[in-house]
Amino acid sequence: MSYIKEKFKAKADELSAEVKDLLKNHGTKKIDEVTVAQAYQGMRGITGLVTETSLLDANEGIRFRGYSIPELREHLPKAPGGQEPLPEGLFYLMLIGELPTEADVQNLSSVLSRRSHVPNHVFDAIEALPVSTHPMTMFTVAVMALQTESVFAKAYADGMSKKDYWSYMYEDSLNLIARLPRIAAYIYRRKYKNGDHIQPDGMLDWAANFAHMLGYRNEDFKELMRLYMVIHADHEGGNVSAHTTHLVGSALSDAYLSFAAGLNGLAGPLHGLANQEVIKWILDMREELGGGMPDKAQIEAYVKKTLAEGKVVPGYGHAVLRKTDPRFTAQMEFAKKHLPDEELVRIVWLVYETVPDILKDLGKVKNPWPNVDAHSGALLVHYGLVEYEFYTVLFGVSRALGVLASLCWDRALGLSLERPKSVTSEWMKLFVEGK
Ligand code: AMX
Repeated sequence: MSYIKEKFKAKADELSAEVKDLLKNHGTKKIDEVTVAQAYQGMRGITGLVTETSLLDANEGIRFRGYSIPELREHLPKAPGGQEPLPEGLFYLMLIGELPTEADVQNLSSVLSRRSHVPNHVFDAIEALPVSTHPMTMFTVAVMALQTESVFAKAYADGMSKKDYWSYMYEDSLNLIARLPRIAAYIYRRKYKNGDHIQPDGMLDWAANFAHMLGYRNEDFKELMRLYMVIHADHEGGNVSAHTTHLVGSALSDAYLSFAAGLNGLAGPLHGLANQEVIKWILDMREELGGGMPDKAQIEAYVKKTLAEGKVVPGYGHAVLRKTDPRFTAQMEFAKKHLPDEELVRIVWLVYETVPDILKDLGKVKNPWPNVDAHSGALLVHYGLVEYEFYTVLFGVSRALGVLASLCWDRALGLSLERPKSVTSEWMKLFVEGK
């Protein structure tokens, strides 16, 4: 067994014993109550899930095992000559619960590189779809095609013991994370670069190799990919992609089935697809205003028009956050350092100065501040990745790190099949009448 796997097992055994005690001694303690509104309105604010990898504070934003995004940028190992954290390090942190050393990250990088081979039938499955298919659909189909490789599913069919679930889930998770950049890059090159594919470079780290296979050689773009893969990885357990992966995994579906389900949630416009919606919205605005840099009054009028048409302003608002998303701020800092004069970036910043006041004036929007998706498109366009339909695939590759680390923990802790109770509106009416 690899030392990282051994370390995970030791951590998991320790926490399993503590959870057993918690359940034995405090299992009946209430941690929350549920209102009628919460049952109808997306279960917002109900504490009802356990996720080890990260925790979201409404004002401070996400913390991964206690570390905020600025702290991760400072403490996680970097590539030689680089300044952004390596996503392999974040995966280690989410899985093990401790900051990795440089050696840990290098080890994980080479493990992923060795496991990255994608069987041909996965490419055939992608090729069977029309080129016009949305890249997220191609991505999910490819992950489903890769399910043939699940060691968890095979071991389950062969009759594995409950105590081994974590081990096979761990193997599947690493294998899947290792293969995703190749699959995503294949989809990109097939759809937008006439199928002119680029072979992986085993000398590069996971995110830099992804950038390379997408066709971007620029060192700053590799740095952007490392940052992007870190900040999109996890956002505690209740968001649609994380919750779906966890829910499907609770049926003992393997990592491929569970992650593909999560990806389908990420593909929704209120979740991960918002990153393509934002840049589309900005480009449409610029075109409608005749091109060039709009001023604040023009942006204000365009935002009001969007709202009057009954649409949301993409990239703004959040179900849990109540302040500017630190993932937005991290991208803003990257842009200030590397591309401060990029017009699209300056539009993003001017939109940031304009939108919150308008949303606040509506009186119903709980969070008028930008989320992670408000900034990413402008950075990607600058480096030439203009095909915005592809952006959610990038998000998905990153999200795998968090949801698959969580899935390993789910099986290691022996979490149960998820099955909350639902009621009908008839039941609700009788309930409020006290019947
Ligand atoms: N523009 C216009 N109206 C908005 C808004 C926005 N950006 N954000 C919230 N509202 C509206 C809601 O549509 C709702 O209106 P309704 O009462 O008429 O239905 C009202 O304000 C209250 O909503 P809320 O409680 O503040 O938000 P929520 O928790 O229901 O939804 C979210 C959160 C993210 C879906 C919502 O803010 C939104 O639609 N934002 C735009 C899409 C987006 O950026 N999504 C990405 C989120 C991050 C991610 O997952 N990647």
